[in-house]
Amino acid sequence: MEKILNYIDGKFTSAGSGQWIDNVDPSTGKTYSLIADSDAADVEQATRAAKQAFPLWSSMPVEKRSAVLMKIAELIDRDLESLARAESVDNGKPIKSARTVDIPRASANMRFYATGAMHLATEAHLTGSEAVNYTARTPVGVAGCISPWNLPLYLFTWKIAPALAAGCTVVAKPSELTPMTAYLFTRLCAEAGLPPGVLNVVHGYGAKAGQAIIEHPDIPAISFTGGTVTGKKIASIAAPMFKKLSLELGGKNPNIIFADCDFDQAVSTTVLSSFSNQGEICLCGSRIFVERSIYDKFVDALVRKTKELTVGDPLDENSRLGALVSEAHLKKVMGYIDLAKQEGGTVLTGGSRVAVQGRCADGFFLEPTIITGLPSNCRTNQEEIFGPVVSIIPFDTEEEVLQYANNTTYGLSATIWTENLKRAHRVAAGVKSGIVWINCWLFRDLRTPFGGMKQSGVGREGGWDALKFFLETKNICIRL
Ligand code: TXE
Repeated sequence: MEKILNYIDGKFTSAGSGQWIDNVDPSTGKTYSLIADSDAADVEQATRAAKQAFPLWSSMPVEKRSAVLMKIAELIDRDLESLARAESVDNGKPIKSARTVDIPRASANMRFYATGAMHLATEAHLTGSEAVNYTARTPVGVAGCISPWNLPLYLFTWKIAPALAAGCTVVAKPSELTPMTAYLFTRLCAEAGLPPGVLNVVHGYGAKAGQAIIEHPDIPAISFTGGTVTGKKIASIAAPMFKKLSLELGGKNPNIIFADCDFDQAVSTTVLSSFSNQGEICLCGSRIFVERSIYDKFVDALVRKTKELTVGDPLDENSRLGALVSEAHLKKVMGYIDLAKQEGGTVLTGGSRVAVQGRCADGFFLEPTIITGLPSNCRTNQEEIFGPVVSIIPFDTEEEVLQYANNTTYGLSATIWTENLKRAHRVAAGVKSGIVWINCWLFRDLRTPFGGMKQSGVGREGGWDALKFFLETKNICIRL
């Protein structure tokens, strides 16, 4: 059985403990590879290697650093098909999504920051004719990067790329549920000639290997994407150590649909924002607010289009939804469907496991599910489900829908559907979330700030924000 090895100081090794974790293919329910079960001792080795490599990597001319990262991007493109297949098997997502979204975005992340680092400039401030101040930015040291399972290589590289481009060395841990493409990525890093110790990847459980990264005194910056509960725990450890902290956490995102929207576009994009990646994207809209005059028509159209979605073998090109990432996650999501019923909701479509024939008979498949009849303040409409489950709620006025939209502890993203430009601006200004899409969803420009308000996170990724996160800022004042 294939072994997913740590990558420390340029070498592929098993965990010091010699223990392994089963890696399950969610489309079959069967173990198909083994993951190094690392602990604090492995993290210690990785950190030591990263510290040793730091002087070389941080002082390397930026053109040279950039060239290595560009080479890694080229190798990702070369291996697009095998990486897409690996991602699909590991996560359960349709191979088509992995091929067109996840893996291309991973190489785009590497290219974006490889080139971005070459354009980084700093500011100078003339204080009248008496002084000049200039801002120096230097890499912060060893960065800790911890990524989740929903968009495995996409989010892993979203952190690694700016860290490396900024001149930091890295100790990283991908999710223990989906470590395969991060492992394959380390093989590409070795092939591309990334110097040993610059990127170190330690596999294993969050509470063991992950937490050892957070606790390590020689790792001064932590970039984390994952659940809000984990984010709180990480902050409670890192904050008293005064670490730099970037947290991208959960969401309970509103889709606000006004009667004057482009109806067909709103319906078809809402299908995507509800069920892409089995609803396992922090940016998926799970609370759909529809103006009452089009409510019935919208619900009918959404249900009709949702029923057309094929749930099936992720390796089948025709599958639109694959398997949920794990049995535990499937149970959690189904628990929320039960809760919705207890809370008085009506399941209009979906709600049950899908029995896929053949090799996927034991996989973790769930029907895309639409629920109505629930108030905005019930648990189903307040807690992150992170699966193919959405709830639709009617509204009458702008004020009312803004109150609903903002009435959760989360504030990651929102979509607004209207052809009225003034209203679009007004509502966008009123929504308390870090990202607002008007008449679109997940339309990404990597230069834009990405992140959430409230319990959706701390800090912003993307563009200069991510590069600057991995840099320490110093002001130098010269009296003239
Ligand atoms: O994520 P975790 P889980 C949400 C979603 C999901 C819930 C829990 O609602 O149902 O979070 O998912 C590592 N110290 N999102 O439990 O645990 C872990 O190994 C350091 C939203 O799978 O947050 C993994 O690498 N690290 C989300 C990473 O944290 C720790 C994406 C994320 O895992 C750790 C995923 C610890 N104590 C889930 N405990 C999004 N925002 O996109 C765990 N980890």
